[in-house]
Amino acid sequence: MSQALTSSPSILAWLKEKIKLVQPDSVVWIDGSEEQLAQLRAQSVASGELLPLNAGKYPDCYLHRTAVNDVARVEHRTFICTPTKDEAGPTNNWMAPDEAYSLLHSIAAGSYKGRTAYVIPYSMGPVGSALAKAGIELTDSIYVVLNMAIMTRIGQKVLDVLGGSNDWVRGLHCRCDIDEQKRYICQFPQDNTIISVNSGYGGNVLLGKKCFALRIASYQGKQEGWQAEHMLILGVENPKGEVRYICAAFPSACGKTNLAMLIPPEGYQKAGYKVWTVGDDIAWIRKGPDGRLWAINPENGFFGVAPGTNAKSNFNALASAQKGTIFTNVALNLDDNTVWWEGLDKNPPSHAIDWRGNPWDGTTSTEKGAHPNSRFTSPAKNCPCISSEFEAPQGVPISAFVFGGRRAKLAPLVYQSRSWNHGVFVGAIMASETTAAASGTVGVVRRDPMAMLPFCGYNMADYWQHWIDIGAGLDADKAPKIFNVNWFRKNDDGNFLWPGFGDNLRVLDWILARCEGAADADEVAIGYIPKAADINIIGLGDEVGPAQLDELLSVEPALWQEELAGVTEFFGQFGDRLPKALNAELETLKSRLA
Ligand code: OXD
Ligand code: MN
Repeated sequence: MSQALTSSPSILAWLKEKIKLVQPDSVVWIDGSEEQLAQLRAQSVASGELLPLNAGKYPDCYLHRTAVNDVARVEHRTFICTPTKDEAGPTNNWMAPDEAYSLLHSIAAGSYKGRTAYVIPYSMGPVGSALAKAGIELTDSIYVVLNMAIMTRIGQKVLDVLGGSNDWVRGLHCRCDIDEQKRYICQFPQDNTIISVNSGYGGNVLLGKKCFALRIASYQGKQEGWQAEHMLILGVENPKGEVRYICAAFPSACGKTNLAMLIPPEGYQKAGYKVWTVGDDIAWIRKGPDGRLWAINPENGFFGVAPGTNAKSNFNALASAQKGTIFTNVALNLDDNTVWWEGLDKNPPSHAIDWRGNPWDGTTSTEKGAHPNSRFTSPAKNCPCISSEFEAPQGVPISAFVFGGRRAKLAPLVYQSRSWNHGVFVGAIMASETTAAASGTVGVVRRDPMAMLPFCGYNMADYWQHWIDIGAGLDADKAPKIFNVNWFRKNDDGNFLWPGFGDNLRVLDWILARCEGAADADEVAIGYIPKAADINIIGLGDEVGPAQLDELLSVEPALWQEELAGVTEFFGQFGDRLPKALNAELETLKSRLA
């Protein structure tokens, strides 16, 4: 065993127990030094786990391919292991802790034989921030170490700040045989513990991300009076140089990374608008001394979906992935040893290797070169529009919460809730057409409250109550305003009505104007919608004319009636646990629509 980097009794005791269980040949503590990381990169290149890319075009970048049966989060194999099933609620898979521990320990036992154990101390949030929390991940994968080194703050400094505190999350990851039948991603919220076995795919094995920063942290937030949300954080700077921050929740692969890094449309750029990225996936939110809500991004990098990322859709993400990046499951262009994915450009390589590791001819093959959920893991500091507040220990003050989903019909381009509790209702009734970020059918509508369906570490009804309680603790003038957006509405011919991407700033602009009391609105059954004249469409030309904008903002009561049936059924699962305030909002909406 390499020299322990801490004398923390709780860490050393946990580690001793786990090492005894998994039986590695050796144990290496990750100190966070560049030297050690460089040595691990060299080792994984030698073993073929990572392929170094063209050093001129992609300095310090690598390609990794996962097993073909291990390419996305596995929600059906993800469990919340609370003492009772009710605590996990009807939307989570549940396993009793004793049963889960004994199953997982039997799978993990001896699984590191012939392998090295890596001990990764990491911080979610800037090291030393009052909003940050620490974790230890024990893994037998160098890929995990190198990804965690990008996605989180790692090493000695984390342990120094943690000292002897017992407030850290225990994470055990065992690759085992990547056996789908024995793949389990288990969270034990009461024990601050995560165990993940038989996977090597990011969302299942980078335990700081979904498992800790959302599932465990959402539970911690409930206990401790703060929130962990599946939200990007962005700052919009107006021509006066004032920056206002927005947190926005969308289900996986609905463009959170794109929105977080958007480039303002030309007219806005000329007027002096700028957008600053604080985070693209997760927000930890807490009331500050000034009575407002403040948010940090607990992560240190981006684990972005590659397909569809290009200079037009997300120039800043592409720039972020130009150096120091690990690509997973994209295509390899053999001509110049670079990477390619669908939607990068119109020139697929003809001499390539696809994500499965097979020879691939992008010009003739009907197979995809990159997996639809292929990823880039890039340091946040690479991002050209990273916020100056990215490392700020206190985070940034939030003006607005935005919820959104992928809905071809129904939801208008944007609407505002009438109150905090109505806003919680708007988040709670979110639904979206499914994408490739999780395994399962793509394109069916599923309810995904606050985009937290796969990530809420306890009963969703209690989580909603927590949202309501947070609002009750805020002065009305300090509480963020709550909105819903839909970039994905289609006309009857199946074409998108809204251009999206940078033009989404036009909608954020209205949202922020509402927050400042500087824009009017029309009250309709579902909330407040913009007066068409208040959405700036200058410069969109024929793309969005006034008639199209009207269609985008239209609310069809008949469709909403149908939606309400689905919401009523969904809420019904929670029985008496459903917060009364949400039931009241549902009744109000029913009567307004009638
Ligand atoms: C992600 C996801 O990877 O939500 O961010 O799936
Ligand atoms: Mn996500």
